[in-house]
Amino acid sequence: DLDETSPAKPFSSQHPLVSIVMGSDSDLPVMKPAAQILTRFGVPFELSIVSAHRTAMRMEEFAHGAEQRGVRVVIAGAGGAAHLPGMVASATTLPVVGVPVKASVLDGVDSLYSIVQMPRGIPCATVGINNSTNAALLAIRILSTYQPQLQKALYEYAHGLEDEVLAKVGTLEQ
Ligand code: RP5
Repeated sequence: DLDETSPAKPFSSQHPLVSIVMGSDSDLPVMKPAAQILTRFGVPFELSIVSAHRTAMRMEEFAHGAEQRGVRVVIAGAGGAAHLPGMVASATTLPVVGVPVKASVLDGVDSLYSIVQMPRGIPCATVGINNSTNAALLAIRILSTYQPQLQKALYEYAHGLEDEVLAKVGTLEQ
């Protein structure tokens, strides 16, 4: 039911602050960590498939309606000719974070270049290939500019990473 002839499903009914969209269900394993990070930080999000090429009208509807529905940041993942993040960025003023998905014989470099090389005037933040974790953390950083509790949680997360590394250092030095 993802084609142009079927009615688009409502994107969400729960007032999400972050919207995670991806070009295909085959992107889901790569995009799942973003959902896990947002869950961990208690940020309401929605997750859906929106293809720039196969469901162009659904993409337009999604991008035009996102801000009005209360979404504050869009995370968009796509592979190959990865036009979804850039096309969404062109149809909204919300910040869009693109995740290049390694989906083809070109190892994800094709997706990376597709997303990062936006024309002047239409910015799209780009994280590393398959790194949806960082996309979610960047989205949370954006939300934390007006949600102080998220800033605190980000500090705690960073301290957790520091502790993990220091524990490993300790192991090596024993
Ligand atoms: C892109 O094409 C999707 O984002 C996906 O990464 C890639 C392959 O899609 P499928 O053929 O697996 O549906 O649009």
